[in-house]
Amino acid sequence: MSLDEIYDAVLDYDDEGIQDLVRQELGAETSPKVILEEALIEALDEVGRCFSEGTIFVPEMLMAAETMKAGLDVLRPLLIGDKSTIIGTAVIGSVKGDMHDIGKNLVAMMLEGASFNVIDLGVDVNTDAFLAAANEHNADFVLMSALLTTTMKAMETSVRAIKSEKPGLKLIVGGAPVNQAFANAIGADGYSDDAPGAISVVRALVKSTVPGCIDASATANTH
Ligand code: B1M
Repeated sequence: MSLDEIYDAVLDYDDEGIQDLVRQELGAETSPKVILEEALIEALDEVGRCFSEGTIFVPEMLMAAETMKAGLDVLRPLLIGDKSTIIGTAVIGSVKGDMHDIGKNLVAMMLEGASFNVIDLGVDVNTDAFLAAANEHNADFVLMSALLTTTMKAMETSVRAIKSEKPGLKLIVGGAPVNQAFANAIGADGYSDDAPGAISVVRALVKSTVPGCIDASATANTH
C-alpha cells in the first residue's frame, strides 16, 4: 500500500481498485492533500505527457480521468470538511467548449469547505448560463475554468460580457493555460494557478474594497 500504487491505479485505469487503495492510504494517516497532489494529480500529469507523446489517446485519457475521479470521491468529504455559516454564493463552471472538469470540481469542493454556497454548472458553460445562474442565486462570485488554449477565448468573451452586464459581480479565472497576465488583460477580478489559491483569492475579495485583479500569491496573509 503506497502512493505509488494509487498513482499506478490511475495509469492502469483501475477505477474499481483505486477507492480501496485511497482508503488504505488514509488509514496509514497520509493526508488527503498529499494523496491528491502526489498521487492523483501527478498521475494525470503523466497521462497528459503520454498523450502529448502519442503513446495514449483520448479514450485512455478519459479512463484515467474517471479513475482519478473515483479516487477523489473518497477524499471529497475530507476536503470539504465541516461547513458552518454560509459567507457567500459562488457560481462555477468550465467555459464554453471545455469538457475538462476535474480542476473545476476541486475548486468547487474547496469553496464548499470554505463555507460558500456553490452552484456548479458543470462543463461547456456559456455566458448566458453563467449570468442566469448568478442572477437566480444572487451570486457574489463567478468562477471559470479553462484547460484548453482554444477555450481561453470563450473565457475572455464571458468575462467581458458579464463585467459589462453586472460590474459588481466578482469574476475569478483559472486553469492550466490561464495566467495572471491573461486574467489582468481580460478584466477578471482574481486569478489562481491552483484550487487552494482560488479559495484564498475569493476570501481576499470578500474583504477587499480595492478594484483590480487579485492573485493567489498576494493573499498569503489573508487566512
Ligand atoms: Co484533455 N487536454 N483534451 N482531456 N487533458 C489536456 C488539458 C492537455 C494539456 C493534454 C496534452 O496535450 N498534454 C491538452 C490541452 C492542450 C492545450 O490546449 N494547451 C488536452 C487536449 C488537447 C484535449 C482534447 C482537445 C483532445 C482531443 O480530443 N484531441 C480534448 C478536448 C475536449 C474539450 O474540452 N472540448 C480533451 C479531452 C480530455 C478528456 C475528456 C479525455 C479528459 C477530461 C476528463 C474530465 O475532465 N472529466 C482529458 C484529460 C484528463 C486531460 C489531462 C490529461 C488531465 C486534466 C486534469 O484533469 N488534470 C490534461 C493534461 C494535464 O493537465 N496534464 C489534458 C488534473 C486537474 C486537477 O488539473 O484541471 O489543470 P487542472 O486543475 C488544476 C489547475 O489548472 C487549477 O487548479 C487545479 C489544481 O489545483 N485550476 C483552477 C483549474 N481550474 C481552475 C479554476 C480556478 C483556479 C484554478 O479559478 C476559477
